[in-house]
Parts: sequence; structure tokens; C-alpha cells
Amino acid sequence: MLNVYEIPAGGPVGAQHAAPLRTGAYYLLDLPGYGYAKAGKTERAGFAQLLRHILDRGRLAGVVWLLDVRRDPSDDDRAMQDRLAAHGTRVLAAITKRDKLPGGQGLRREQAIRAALGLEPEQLVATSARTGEGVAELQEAIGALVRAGGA
Ligand SMILES: Nc1nc2c(ncn2[C@@H]2O[C@H](COP(=O)(O)OP(=O)(O)OP(=O)(O)O)[C@@H](O)[C@H]2O)c(=O)[nH]1
Ligand SMILES: [Mg+2]
Repeated sequence: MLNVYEIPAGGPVGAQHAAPLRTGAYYLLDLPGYGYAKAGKTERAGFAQLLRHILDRGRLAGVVWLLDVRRDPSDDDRAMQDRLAAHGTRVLAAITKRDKLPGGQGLRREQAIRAALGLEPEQLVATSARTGEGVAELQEAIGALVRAGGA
């Protein structure tokens, strides 16, 4: 499933009624993980087409790329990284579930993921939906992307 959220200017606070997008407001498209590859052939083809249209959107301000702190980047991750680079899409990489590996272990995993993907420290934010770590920082970075605008 692809879920679309309308985020009002100033960030995701409170419910908003459907209305034309105001300055600074944006749509956040929540795409499924690569697990969609387990879906049927027709569904997969449909989703691949949807993804192509999303990446081709001139108004696409950027992509938030979610990486589980416990996992090494997969072949699918690398393929997506190449694809985003080929498109010239701006990418924010966010490590998720940082709370699952507290302390030094998590820090080492952050560094390993960063090195595996060849990212600069400022291109990666460690987040946890559970503790709220990194969430404000990520919102800030998304806001900056949106203000910079699409290609
Ligand atoms: N401990 C912990 N659990 C989390 C965190 N974020 C999500 N989860 C849990 O992980 C599970 C999957 O979360 P989702 O956000 O649905 O994961 P997803 O990657 O969007 O999954 P798909 O959209 O199906 O690919 C849920 O049980 C969440 O409660 C986190 O920061 N910390
Ligand atoms: Mg999801």
C-alpha cells in the first residue's frame, strides 16, 4: 500500500482538512518496504510503475530512505541507492529503530551502515519512533528539502 499524508506548513501537527496545499505544506508518500517483492507479479509490476512515476515527478523534493539499525544494507538498498543517484534525487538517509541497539553497539552499527553506503555523517540521522530520538532533526531536514523544492 502507498499511503499519502498531507503535512501542513510548520510540520505534522494536528488534523488538517483537505484543501489546496499552502506554501510550505507538502505531501509525504509512505512507500512499502522492499517486501513488496513478495507480492504477486501483477501487483509488483503495478507498484514498479507507480514508483517510476513518483521518482520522475518534477515536484519530488526528495526521498527519505529508511534503514533498520540492525540490518546491513541489502542488494535492494544498493539498487535503490544507484537508482536515486541516477535520477539526481536528493536523499535523506534515516536509521530506524535506534532504540533496539542502545549505546556503543548502535553507534558501531551507525558507522558500519554509513561506511557501507559511502554516506557523509550529515547525510544520516539516527531515529527512534519509540524514544523520539532524531525525529525533530529529521523533520527539520525534511523541511529544508521541501523549502529547497523539487528539481
Ligand atoms: N523498538 C522500535 N520499534 C519500532 C520503531 N519503529 C517502528 N517499530 C515497530 O516495527 C514494526 C514495523 O513498523 P512499520 O513502521 O510498520 O514498518 P515499515 O518498515 O513501515 O513496514 P512496511 O511498510 O510493511 O514495509 C511495528 O511493530 C512498529 O511498532 C522504533 O523506532 N523502535
Ligand atoms: Mg510502512
